[in-house]
Amino acid sequence: MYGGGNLFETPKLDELRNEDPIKLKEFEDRIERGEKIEPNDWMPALYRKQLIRMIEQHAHSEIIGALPEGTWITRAPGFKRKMSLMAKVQDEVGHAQLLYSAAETLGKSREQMIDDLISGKSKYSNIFNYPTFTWADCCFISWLVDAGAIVNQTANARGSYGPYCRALDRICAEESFHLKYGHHCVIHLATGTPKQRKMMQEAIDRWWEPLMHFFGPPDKLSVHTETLVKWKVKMATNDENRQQFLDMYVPKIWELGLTIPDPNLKKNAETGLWEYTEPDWAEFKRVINGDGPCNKERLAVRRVAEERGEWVRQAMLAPQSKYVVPLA
Ligand code: FAQ
Repeated sequence: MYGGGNLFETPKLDELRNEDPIKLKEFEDRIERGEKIEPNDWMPALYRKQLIRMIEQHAHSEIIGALPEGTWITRAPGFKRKMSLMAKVQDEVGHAQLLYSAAETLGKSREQMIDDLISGKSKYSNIFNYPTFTWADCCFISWLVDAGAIVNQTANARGSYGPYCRALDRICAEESFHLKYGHHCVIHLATGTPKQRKMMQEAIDRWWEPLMHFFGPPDKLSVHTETLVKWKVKMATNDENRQQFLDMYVPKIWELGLTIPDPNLKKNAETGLWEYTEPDWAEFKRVINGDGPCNKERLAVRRVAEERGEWVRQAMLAPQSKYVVPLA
């Protein structure tokens, strides 16, 4: 549990001190008017830095997020599910490509981003550091983690940075297919045999807390929300997204006769807000800093993929290299 104070670093808002006040005002006025900022437009260094951080982490989350579901492709029950899951995993990797390209427009190279992921310097979503023991864990991700991602991303797609918003528009369209597929998988288990129902319930019990963490720390502990909301990079705060998710999906989970492992979860009729047990934020902090159940495994897989793909990159960059067989 958090015990007051900020678990995270303090924001670096004083970095704005060095910016030209006239340009800064014009920039903020443009954002206020709802204009999109494009790569060659003037922007404060802090806006650039924050966008790179957030888009890069988002890209890493997609590429790492493909792993816990990816391991189920060969074990998915039946040909239809295998085909759908394969397409979904492929989409997630495609999302990473779109997002790395959007981040590159801000001046950080893809190679540097991948190096920072593999070395553990960059963060990625907490939730992909948990194991998918059963098929139901995989179904939980496809339905409810995708649902959480959509809540966040449909909001941010209306934000201020053009390349990120355009990438998010396309990503959300694909995510909505994933959501339907995931919901279908969960309905199948929830309305199946007692063993299938039990398996689904156990998955919810395992994943609920990481899913509450997924939306980020409570607003009072969030480091970046104030700046990012001001510049319309985040169009909703962490708590607002968490509330919206609870509003949309708790009734759907209950509708299936499944339960949520939080005895305090209820909607307050007066405030219209969901009340819940505060998840363990110390656990969250451990996981996002590299000490979750699967962090080492996830990064090791990416490292091997990087090493195995080295010859392809060499060949692409140096057409005369030994890897290229000359055309006759
Ligand atoms: N995991 O000040 P805040 C997906 C860090 S895509 C890890 O509140 P912010 C698709 C945060 O970075 C999922 N770290 O931060 C899919 C910061 O550390 P830093 C990813 C987290 O940026 C589905 C510190 O805590 N979505 O799932 C997390 O204002 C199924 C303080 O936090 C995005 O990336 C976390 N959950 O708000 C794929 C969307 N939360 O950098 C496969 C874009 C916070 O100072 C299968 N990102 N931290 O060292 C965002 O909207 C925001 O960055 C938040 C965090 C909301 C994630």
